[in-house]
Amino acid sequence: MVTGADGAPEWRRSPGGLVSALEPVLRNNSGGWVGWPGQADADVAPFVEDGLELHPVRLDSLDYERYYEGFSNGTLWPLYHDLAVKPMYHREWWDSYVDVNRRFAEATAKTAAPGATVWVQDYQLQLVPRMLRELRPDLTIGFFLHIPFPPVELFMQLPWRREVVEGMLGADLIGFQLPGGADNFMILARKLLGLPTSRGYIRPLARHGSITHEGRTVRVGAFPISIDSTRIDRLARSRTVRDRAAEIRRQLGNPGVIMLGVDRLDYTKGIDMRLRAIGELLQEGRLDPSDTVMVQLATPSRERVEQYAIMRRSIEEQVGRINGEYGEVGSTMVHYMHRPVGREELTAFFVAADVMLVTPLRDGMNLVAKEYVASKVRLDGALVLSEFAGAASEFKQAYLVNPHDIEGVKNAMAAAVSQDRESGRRRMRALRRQVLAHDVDRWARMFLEVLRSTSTQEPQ
Ligand code: GDG
Repeated sequence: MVTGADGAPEWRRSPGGLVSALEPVLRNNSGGWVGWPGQADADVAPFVEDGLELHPVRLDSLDYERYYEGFSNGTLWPLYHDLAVKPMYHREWWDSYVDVNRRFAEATAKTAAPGATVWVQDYQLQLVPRMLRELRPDLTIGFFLHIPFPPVELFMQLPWRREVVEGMLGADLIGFQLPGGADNFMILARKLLGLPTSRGYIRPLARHGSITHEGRTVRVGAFPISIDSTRIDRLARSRTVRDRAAEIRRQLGNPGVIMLGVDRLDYTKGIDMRLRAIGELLQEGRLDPSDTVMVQLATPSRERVEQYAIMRRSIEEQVGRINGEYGEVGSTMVHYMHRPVGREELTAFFVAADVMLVTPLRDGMNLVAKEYVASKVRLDGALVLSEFAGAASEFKQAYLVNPHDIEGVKNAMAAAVSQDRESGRRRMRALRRQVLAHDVDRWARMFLEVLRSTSTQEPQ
């Protein structure tokens, strides 16, 4: 919810991947959405927006600070992203997490029809499956984690590790992006709770595991999320977007090479490392500053969390340094924007970009990589992609890099810039085949099919 020009509240769709992924699924299943309207202290009654039932859960400023910024993004986010920064463990944050999860469970229990299917999304709501099952044993409950699930040795740091695992086990099906996360969870259920689990490794969409818990069978699987590929492909072919892409290139001074980064401004996304690599390539004369530009779109995110503010300062300092050394009057080397842009505009940037840089230190999937590929309808362009993004498991034909190995990243960038046209087209064709065949609709269908099958099965 945002405040409109006339001061009245207006509804805007959140730009993140989760919303775009789930909205069509809910519409096709006559579902409702229980969620936070995005503004602290706002009292909003349930309402219908464009045919979709929305059930707001209220968060006050203290909840926002402790539950959202605190436990979700100061504790769980760094812990699940391989300790990219140090997670903080505060008891009052945890208490707030329990409290808000309970409110979500209660709101859902009140809303769901008898025997309904409920799909709980992401790390902010890991306790909801169990709480909801206690309130409404008639429901079929699925849970999907959009971010990585860490190895046992890291997860064991969490003072409330047992509660979190038991919370998730309230679901009938627990989905992860990659088999690795699912396997980590199975090991944890065995080691931490001593639960019987199936053996063998999980495979994406195909081979699932199972855990026996309190007389029930909980299924565990890998369901790599995707995008509405057809919609983006169509948008990229549209006259407006193509014209805008051409205009962007002109506005940038018709450079030979446009490099692009699109990320929420987050320390896991490797923006600083990517800028350092560009700085070094320029210094070594391996990139020509008169013929190359970099565009970095950084969407503001979690701005009051200290680590995010530190990262922002460091990125802005690097942009300033590179531009100070290599920019000329009227031609900037790094174009940096710290504000969200519309979907059409974003797609025009994808269409215009010759080299896309997606270099996270760790990322559940990374939808930006998939959106870039879906936008490359003319098979031009090159994707430099971190091995530590979930998308790397599907995108073998990208220029894969280890983001901790700066020389490797520099070499991959240089190779992507100078790739020959035919091999570039071959790579892009293969990437596009993957993303067009595996879209978000398929992801949701696969998850919901497995979830439905769990509600009819007998305990093992
Ligand atoms: C989490 C996981 C996982 C970004 N800036 C603008 C904008 N965006 C859109 C992108 C993309 C989405 O936001 C970001 O999704 P990502 O997957 O790249 O990253 P997270 O936000 O960290 O998402 C991630 C995802 O959940 C889904 O499971 O892939 O690993 O961390 O769709 O295009 N959209 C618009 N303007 C912007 O300025 N309109």
